[in-house]
Formats: sequence, C-alpha cells, structure tokens
Amino acid sequence: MEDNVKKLIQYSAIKPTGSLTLGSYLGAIKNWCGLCSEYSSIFCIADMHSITIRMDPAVLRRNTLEQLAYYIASGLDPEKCIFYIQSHVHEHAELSWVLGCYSMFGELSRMTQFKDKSAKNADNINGGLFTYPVLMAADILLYNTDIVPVGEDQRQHVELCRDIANRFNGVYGETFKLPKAVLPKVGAKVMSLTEPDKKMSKSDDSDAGSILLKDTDEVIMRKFKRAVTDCETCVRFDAENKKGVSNLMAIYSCVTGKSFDEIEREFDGKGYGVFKPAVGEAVCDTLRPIREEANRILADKAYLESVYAEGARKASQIASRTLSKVYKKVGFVKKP
Ligand code: AQP
Repeated sequence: MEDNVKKLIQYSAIKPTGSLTLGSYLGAIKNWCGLCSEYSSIFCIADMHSITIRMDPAVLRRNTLEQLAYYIASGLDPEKCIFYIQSHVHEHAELSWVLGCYSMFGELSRMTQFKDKSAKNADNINGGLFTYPVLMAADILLYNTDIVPVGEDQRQHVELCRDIANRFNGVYGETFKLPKAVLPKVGAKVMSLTEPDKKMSKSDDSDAGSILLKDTDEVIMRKFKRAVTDCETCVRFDAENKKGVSNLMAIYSCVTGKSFDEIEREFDGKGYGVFKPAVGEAVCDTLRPIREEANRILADKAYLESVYAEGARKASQIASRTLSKVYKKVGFVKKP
C-alpha cells in the first residue's frame, strides 16, 4: 500500500450470506479489479451484516473464508489491497452506534432493501435489518472512502451514507469525506435466470436461478440451458418486454466485451437453442480459472489466515484514527 498513499480510496464489501454469485462478480468484484490500479483499495468481508438473517455459524465461517479466497482468485492482489473480516475491526460497531444517533427513523424505513428483506423474512424483522445501512455507512466512512463500487441494489445505501455523513459534518465541521457510488455500465443488476424480474442473489432459497462462482461447468451449462426466455426466438435487447433474453445478453456482454449490437448480429436467425449454450460457455470460460484458483487458495488455510490477519491490522490502523476523531468531536473524554 505504501506507493498508494496519495491515491483516492475505493472501498467495498460483500456479506457472506451464501456462496458468491455471478451477480456479485459482475456487479461488484469485476469492477473492483478494474479500479485497483487507479485507487488504493480496501475490501471487507461483511460477516457482521450477515447475521441480520439467521445463519448457521459453521456455514457463516465457511462462507467467510470462501469469499476471501474468491476475492483473491478473481485477481485482487493481497500485496496491493487490504482484505479484512469486518468483525475483526471493532471500530465498525462503535462508529455504527454514533452514526445511528445521526440517522433518522424515517429515512431508514424508506430503504428498499429493508422493505424487501422484511417481506422475505416476515418472522424475523429484527433491529439489525433496520439499522443495516447505518453499519454500512460506518464501514465506508471509517476508511476516508472516495468511491464505493457496488451493484444497483446498493446505490440507495451509499446515498444514505452520504446523507448521514453530511448531517454529521454539518453539526461538527468537516469530519467525513462524502463517498460516491460507482456502478458498472453493464451488469449493475444481474437478474435471476429462472425469474428475470428478480435480482440474482446469494441467499435465494433455490439456486436454480443463480450461477454460483463455485458451480462446475456442467452445472453452469445446465442452468443456462434452462434459463427462462420468451416465446419469440430472436435475440434482441428489450429490457422491458424480453427480460430473460436481455439479462442473458447483458451477462454475455460482460464476459465477452461484445456490445448488444454485436450480440444481436452474432445470433441473428439462430434462436435460443444456440444462444443459451453460447452464453453458458462464455461464462464457464470466465469462471473456470477463478474457481480453480479459489479451490487452490482455500486448501491453504495458513495463507488465508495470514492475509486476513494482516488486513485486520492495516484496516484497524485507519479505522481507529477515524473513530478517535469522531469521539473527540462528539465530546467523549479521551481514554487515558
Ligand atoms: N444480481 C446482482 N447484480 C449486480 N450486482 C449485484 N450484487 C449482488 N447481487 C448482484 C452486488 O454485489 C455486492 C454484494 O453485496 P452484498 O452481498 O453485501 O449485498 P446484496 O446486494 O444484498 O447481495 P445478495 O447477493 O442479494 O445477497 P443477499 O442474498 O444476502 O441479500 C453489492 O455491491 C451488490 O450491489
């Protein structure tokens, strides 16, 4: 990180609620990789965010390590980026409490994800689900973040983070930088293959609509062959009326770099029987090397531990400076 000191900072996180999907990769991780040379980079595995839904502790532990392995296997370099596990840096919880006192009930109630998750987990609408965006604001603000590369679904939370930071700065003077959400041009919202009205998510009850980064080629091909399309047979981008096909085109465009026009020409007159397996193969070619590298990294537990231990040390250094500044501003007496 030494030679990155003067660069702007990119910060992002994913919660290990399940296995990473093609959505997490195209909407977030791939974008992170592209920005790494330009930005000083900090990436978190947000395990604290994960317990807003009920998680089996063993599964959460496994997902956390698996996620770190996939970050590295996707091309993010631990020598150049900071990777850490959120619960290893206690400042997140502490800043979250302070920021909660500058977050309004009304604005938190308006968060789309809170409404969606409440509907999905009607028997467990807990306080953590409600204050999730406050913890996310703390995550971002602790690291003097300039940009937050996220998918479309997280844009609203980054906007709220700016509002909270602005409010705090208004009361106590310039304390937090105001971060900006950065979204990929294509792939900002990858939809489910079986229900193209719904976002592809890691915590879906059924994984038929989601491509997991750890899926084998065979499973990926099967899922694409079964992807929902429409009763026409032409490969044409129309996000309103041809949701399934447009989603497949967006995926194909992301993994091949081809424009929608090029894709339409490539599959002109060929029908979905040719198009769907072609998308599947292109995705297999992208994910195979990542999966193989992640499996290799996962087998080396000592290496993984050294990465997240070093990451926690570096992250804590930055986070503790921000928290001390905040504690001083609000009037807490300095601990001797
Ligand atoms: N389908 C998607 N298309 C584009 N981007 C996506 N992201 C997630 N799914 C898609 C982006 O990846 C990051 C994941 O962050 P997260 O796991 O903390 O939040 P999430 O958006 O709630 O992701 P999931 O997969 O839907 O998780 P669950 O099922 O646990 O709620 C974010 O940048 C997100 O935008």
